[in-house]
Amino acid sequence: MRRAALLALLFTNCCAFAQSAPTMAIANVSHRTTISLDGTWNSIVDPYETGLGSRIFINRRPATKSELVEYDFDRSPKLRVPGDWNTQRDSLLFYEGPVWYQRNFSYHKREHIRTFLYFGAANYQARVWLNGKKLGEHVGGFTPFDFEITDQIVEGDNSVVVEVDNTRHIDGVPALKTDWWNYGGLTRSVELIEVPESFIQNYLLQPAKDRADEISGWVLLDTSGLRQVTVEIPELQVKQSAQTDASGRASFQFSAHSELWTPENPRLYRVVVSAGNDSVTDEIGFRTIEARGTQILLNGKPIFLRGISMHEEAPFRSGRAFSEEDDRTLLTWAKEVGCNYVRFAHYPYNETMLRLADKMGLLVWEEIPVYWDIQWQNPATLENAKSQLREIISRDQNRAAIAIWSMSNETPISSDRTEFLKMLAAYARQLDSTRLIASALNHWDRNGDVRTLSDPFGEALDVLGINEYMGWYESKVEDADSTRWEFAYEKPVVFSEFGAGAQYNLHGGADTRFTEEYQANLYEHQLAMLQKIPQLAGMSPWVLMDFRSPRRLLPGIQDYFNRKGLISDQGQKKQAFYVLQKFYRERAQGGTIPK
Ligand code: GCB
Repeated sequence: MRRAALLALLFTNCCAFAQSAPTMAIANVSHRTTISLDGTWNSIVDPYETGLGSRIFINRRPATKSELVEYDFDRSPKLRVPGDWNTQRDSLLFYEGPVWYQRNFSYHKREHIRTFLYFGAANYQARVWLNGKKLGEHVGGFTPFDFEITDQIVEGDNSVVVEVDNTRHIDGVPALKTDWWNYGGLTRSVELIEVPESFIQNYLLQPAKDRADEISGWVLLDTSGLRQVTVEIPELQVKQSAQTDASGRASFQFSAHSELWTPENPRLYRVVVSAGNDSVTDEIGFRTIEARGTQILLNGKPIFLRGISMHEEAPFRSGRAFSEEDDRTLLTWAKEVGCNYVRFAHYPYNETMLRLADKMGLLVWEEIPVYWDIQWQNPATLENAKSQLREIISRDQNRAAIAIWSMSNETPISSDRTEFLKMLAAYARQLDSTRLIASALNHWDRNGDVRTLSDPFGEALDVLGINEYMGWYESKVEDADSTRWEFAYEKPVVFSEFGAGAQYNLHGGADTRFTEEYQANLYEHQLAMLQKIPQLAGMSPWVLMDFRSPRRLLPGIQDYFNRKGLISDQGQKKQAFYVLQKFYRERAQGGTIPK
């Protein structure tokens, strides 16, 4: 099986985590033959990681009365998968450390079928065993991974054990500090995937940046030798074939006159990729996205990104969001505010969310968790960030919704940091040349009322994201009125964050912290300031919904929630929601920004 070798050819900088690291996960799992392993798993909380030494992954039962075995999966409490452990058991709300998951499943083996064990995500690190044999490890809490188990899976009963560890690491991505909950566990679905002996590993079929009527890309098979690959888009009368090269990759370039995807008309086409016995269907939209001068162009026309920043947090029950219902609620609220765009901060969300954005007509900024300060000089940290970037581009590269790959959020300027981030940006472009590259920056010079952004990383970006908290962490709300923004680069600017905390239904004067009035007033002043910036191409205020954060200690108000949501965690809309909604309605009527 030549999987690793093929992928190494495609992704030159691959293999970040030793030999046992999985290779790139199979793409488009929802359209494959799968057997779900979601449901109830046995779990053992193991703060001292005793289980590793006692080989808990063997799942041994005492053979005699006198044999000492100091664990028992069957008699241990259960956890639901998918789901974080923190919100399933009160005692685990703040837990950080290893938890062992185990479940049995029965399987019927068939000739000429290869089987993979797929994880949508496990935060932060996972080690996986099948029937007592180690399959491998994965690092990174928000991206998918899989292991081929064709040779390890047996007819009848099988047992899978996963050690998930959400311990924070100084050399990790993210590192020690974040402003979101460190939800641990098998937070997304676990599945068995069945594919033919030679199968379609992945594909990229998108228009080039400025050629809406031409689709180009590739299909990668997990096999050697020359094979024919066919791409069909029945509604466009497209049927194209190409031969794979020695690495299993076939290149495509053909004209297709599609109705272009837009937020108003999120048109998706059924695309069928086939090769030999394998065939995969997808729904793909076609559109172009580019930055020209200080504008962002969608299908060649300037677009103003009416956005909102989000967390992947479940409405009403808190916890990590994972279901279509969670995702639909969040994106429906974004639509209700008047958004045509969402910023998925600060890590890759589940695939359902991306597919929903495609269907609902929301452009997306997708980000990897390079957040605040990480070890810029550490080559392993760079490999980790690259690996998470590669995994998410590989999963989501066919989503029309994705306009922007974001490299980082609020990173302190230093030459090591800029070099690190420039390498990341170059890598993203190498993997996908059809999207814009951005980052949320937060450093500028101040000279009286003038703020000038000249962050050296700006040079390497297509879009400059700016996070600023005037009126909350610095200055006064009214200072926005006289503030002028300048930029060292002639590029589109998106204000990726601004905002203020407010507890739903807490009322008072506009100068009283944490009242709805304070938040609404800050939005009024911010929006008036932003309107005056000629380079402004969009915004995504912070944040759609209140979310859990270990940094938010104020009792009675925060209670471990960041309260900058326009909507409370219980779905109640605050005054600022309506301020932004009104602004976006007016903006939508005016269409694009006059330049
Ligand atoms: C930021 C961060 C975001 C925080 C937010 C806040 O600048 O990017 O992750 O949650 O500020 O509320 O302080």
